[in-house]
Amino acid sequence: MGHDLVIVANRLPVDRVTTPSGETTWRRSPGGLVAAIEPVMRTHGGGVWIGWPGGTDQDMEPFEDDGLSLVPMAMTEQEIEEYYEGFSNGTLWPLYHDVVAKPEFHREWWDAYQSVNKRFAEKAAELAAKNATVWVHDYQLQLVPQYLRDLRPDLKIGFYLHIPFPPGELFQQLPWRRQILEGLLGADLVGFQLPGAAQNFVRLVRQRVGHKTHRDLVYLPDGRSVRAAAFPISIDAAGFEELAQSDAVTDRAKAIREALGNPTKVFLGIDRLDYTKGIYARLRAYSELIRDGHFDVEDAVFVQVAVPSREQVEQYRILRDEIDRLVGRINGDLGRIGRPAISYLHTSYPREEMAALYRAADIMVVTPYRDGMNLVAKEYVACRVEEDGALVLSEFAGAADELRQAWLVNPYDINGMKAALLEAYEAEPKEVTRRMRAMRKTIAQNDVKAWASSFMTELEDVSGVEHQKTVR
Ligand code: GDG
Repeated sequence: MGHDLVIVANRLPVDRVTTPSGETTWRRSPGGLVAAIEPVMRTHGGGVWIGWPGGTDQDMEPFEDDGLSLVPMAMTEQEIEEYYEGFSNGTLWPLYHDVVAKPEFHREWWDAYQSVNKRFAEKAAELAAKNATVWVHDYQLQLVPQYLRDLRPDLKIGFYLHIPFPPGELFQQLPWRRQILEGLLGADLVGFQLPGAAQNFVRLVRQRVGHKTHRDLVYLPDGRSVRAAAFPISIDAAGFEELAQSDAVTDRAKAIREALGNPTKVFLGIDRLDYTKGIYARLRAYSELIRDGHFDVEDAVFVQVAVPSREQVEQYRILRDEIDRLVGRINGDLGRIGRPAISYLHTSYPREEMAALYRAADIMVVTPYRDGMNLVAKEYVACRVEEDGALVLSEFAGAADELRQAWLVNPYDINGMKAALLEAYEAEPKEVTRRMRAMRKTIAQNDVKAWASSFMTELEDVSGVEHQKTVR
């Protein structure tokens, strides 16, 4: 007796925390994946989630957390270094994000990536019921679909990539490019954020692996076919809206503005502290507007929340130092007593505080160099229950495909960003509302439930066709 739905992801949706008294408890972890999948699990009661709980404990038993069945996968220190920090975050992450940082290629990292992927696949094979559905997530686990297909040909296997899939010119650099493509082809359905990513994948499969393709379908020699398509991820829009409207969050938003000295405009950035997010360039652009005299620290403040992330990876430590220095310099040069230009917070917050920040901010600034989607942009829109608030958004975030009414910017163009920030600052309230209203409609219609059910429906369909073929 196995499970009808198995979610396989690098991380479990919880973090282990040790209380001051030495007790171990679990706390829901922040991050895009968790925010998106949790509601899906709940609607498919009885499912199970396989993932790494963080840390190096070797013998953790499966457990329940707030109604979710969780199966922890152990990881050795060396695997964390080579599979997670190494191949996932030092090779694939920069390669898939336009080579914003230089990817490193190490053969030991690749060996670790293969063996961890194999172990996750074996665990999924063990837990899945006959003909069950397995949904594998993200760049850390791209070999799982193929390993799993070899072990359990009866399963329906879906794969979803949360980050961009790069154009061939970049993907080609990867010494193990063919193995990654073949790994993904173990799935019945491979989902991406944007149509362009799905097209990149199909083209690469044709060129590099030599399979026949037609539009979004890949035909394998064994008669199986694989579909590659876009499923732009979203958020629990109604949930955010409700939270944002609550008395506690409304009061807290007011208190935040007061604590900032009730400026005319509050700018806000919330990102994992990651070099793909364009935090440095955005803060520079903002500071130049003050330096140039477009507005004053009495009128405006930029609140930048940088959520600690991947702190063991060298490039992330360097980035943190760079931003610390930049913020120090900007505040030293431009701030006044009780009036910093940038209010910088290196921390993570509970959801309520996030919602209060979104409600407190007049202008949300999201300027990644490349981002699969960017849920922060969507959350801001969902929380603007009074239909005001301006969004300045990078063209290179997946979210820009849907949020066309944002002030769209090229994050490499500092002057262009300055112009957009200033336009958003000076925009007429009527114009701001016109744009926000349109974006709110988009988000309300395409929420995370719609995302998950369209992926699931498609997965049933693709593998259904397959099944009929074999029956005939
Ligand atoms: C990857 C892709 C894609 C952040 N800080 C806190 C917190 N968060 C939550 C946000 C949001 C999520 O984490 C971040 O999601 P993003 O989409 O902005 O960025 P990534 O983490 O890079 O996510 C991305 C996503 O996967 C989903 O597919 O959109 O492109 O890179 O939900 O609210 N939540 C709480 N406290 C924090 O301090 N509670």
